[in-house]
Amino acid sequence: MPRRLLLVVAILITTLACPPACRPAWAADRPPNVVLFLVDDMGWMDSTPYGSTYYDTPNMQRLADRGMRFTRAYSQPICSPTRACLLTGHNAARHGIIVPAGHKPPVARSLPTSGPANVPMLYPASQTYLDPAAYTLAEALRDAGYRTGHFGKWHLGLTEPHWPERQGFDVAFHCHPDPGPPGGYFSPYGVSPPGTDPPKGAKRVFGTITDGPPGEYITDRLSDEAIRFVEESVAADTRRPFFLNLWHYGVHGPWGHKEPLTAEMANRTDPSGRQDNSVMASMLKSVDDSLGRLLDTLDRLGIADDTLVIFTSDNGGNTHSNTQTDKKNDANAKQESANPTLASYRKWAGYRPPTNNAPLRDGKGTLYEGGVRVPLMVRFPGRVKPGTTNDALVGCTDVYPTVLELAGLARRPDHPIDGVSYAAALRGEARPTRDSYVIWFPVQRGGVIAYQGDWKLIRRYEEHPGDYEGTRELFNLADDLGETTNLAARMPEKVKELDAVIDRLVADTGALAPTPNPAYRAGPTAEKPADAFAGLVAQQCTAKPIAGGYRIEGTAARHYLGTAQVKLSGPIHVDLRLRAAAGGEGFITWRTTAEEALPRDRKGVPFTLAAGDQWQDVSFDLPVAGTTAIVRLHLPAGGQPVDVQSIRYTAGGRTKAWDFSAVTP
Ligand SMILES: [Ca+2]
Repeated sequence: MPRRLLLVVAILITTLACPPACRPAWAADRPPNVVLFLVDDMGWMDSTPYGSTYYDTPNMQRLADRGMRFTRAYSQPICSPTRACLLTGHNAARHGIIVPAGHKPPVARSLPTSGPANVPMLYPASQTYLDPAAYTLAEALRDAGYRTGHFGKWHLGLTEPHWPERQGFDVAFHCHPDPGPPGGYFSPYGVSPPGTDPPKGAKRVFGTITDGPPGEYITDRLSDEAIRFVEESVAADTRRPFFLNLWHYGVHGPWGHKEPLTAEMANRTDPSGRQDNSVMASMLKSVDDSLGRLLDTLDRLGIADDTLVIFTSDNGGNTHSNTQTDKKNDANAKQESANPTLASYRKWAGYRPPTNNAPLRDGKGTLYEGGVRVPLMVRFPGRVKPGTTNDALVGCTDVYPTVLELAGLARRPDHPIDGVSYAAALRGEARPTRDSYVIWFPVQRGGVIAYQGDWKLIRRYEEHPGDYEGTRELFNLADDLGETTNLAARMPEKVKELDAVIDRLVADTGALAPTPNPAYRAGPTAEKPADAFAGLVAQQCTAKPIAGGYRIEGTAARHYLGTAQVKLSGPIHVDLRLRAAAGGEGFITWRTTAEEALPRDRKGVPFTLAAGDQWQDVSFDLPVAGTTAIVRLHLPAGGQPVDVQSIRYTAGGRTKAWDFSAVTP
């Protein structure tokens, strides 16, 4: 063996085998190593320290037992925006990445100045990459002398100028595009090195992830690479701290899992009856194993006391994919035979959603707590009291300033930080970390959240009856963690107060905020005689006044006239007066006050309209059980206009009706 290699091996052996007592003393003022362990799509209730009685997560429990567990930590409702917040300390209102688009071609943020005439609001377009000019946490730590490494999902830019190597990471193991793992969870991953041409017919996935032995699981491989990085960092220079950014693909789709482990998990039952997906249990167990191996490595190298470990997730648990009501289901059904991962999911989990966030409402992608409240645990021996819990209001923007403070590093004056350090909370000081927090997600059917103390406001930019109520939802999370009761109408002053929190953030950050479309021509509202259309919402269609009615023309396949004003109980009798030159079949569907959303498996009650130019009366009954909150009249589709003269809903002697017979063009 050449002498130089011999020397390296000798150093490696000495360092790796070194018990804590014999390792070289750290300089007293040496900053700590930093580990940021990020799980993808892991929900607030998806581990034992947070109360799961189903998932098997002994190492997450071990971390909680030795560190601080935050109960009110927030992410963005989806992926790329949270990752950008973590690495910049910027609110999404400032960094401009508002949707999970980090795998798409580079597009800067923008706000359209005009839109189609039937669109009332203009929404900002998300940036699809992390701005190279941002001074990332990795750059800040690298400039302070750290060795930096990124492993796993990045989702902050498709092309090389936006890869982790350009954002401050000395070592990076990753691939693009990367909404999920490269190719799948198992090797061969099929990633081509940058600058090469992928083999003919192969997917165009570029990056630095290399294939392992066939069947290797990516979660295990990321652990191997991360551990190697830690070992090499310590072996190379014990005085130089490292920053390990381990961002797992687990437990995101396509839900590749180790079947033998899943078979073990399939024997478990949840005494609470809430969680029951053995595929998710298997994937979480693999992530937990990864955490355990990493913690073991820190112990083995004698550096656990010098290492800050932060564990969190990028958004809430997924409660919609793979179910009977998943919008992608038809496509999935076609793929099932050709898609072994999906077939395996069906075999073990059927049509169950990946997880259940109860008692939180809803999940990933939504502004309810299930979408944004995430696990956050911090271990820092000697400085964070083991086994503690903290209910301070904290968010993903706060990791950056917290790490800087704990590492004793100054902020760079030209990099404004929206996050607030929670180092004081970690030290056990009682003062609140911050009094408000904003989650910026201004997209169609999304909106913005303002938290203040126990209060939560969701601001929307337009109404979508059936999806949510009005444009403001106000909840008191101390009394109503499940967000069942909207207090907005009862507490207008509180709404105003929280609205002001959002307005301040927009002013501070120069955010691109939704704005009314100057080209919008309101169909029914602008052209109708006074209030004739009141209470009806023309969705995906225009309504034009004609002699004795409105002409409804669809702008999308699933157009309807929705209303939240039919509040009738029990079976409802429907009388419609309509005409359509082409005829066709329509239907009416509904949601009751007991239902959170329109049940996707409710087909609705169909009706048929004969082709012709005469008004026709159509009557039928809706078998409603309960009280209707939302009713939607879907007119015969197919690109042909339908004229509406009257709509009448009757139940128990009460009626809600619209009569347009007096309307003139
Ligand atoms: Ca995610």
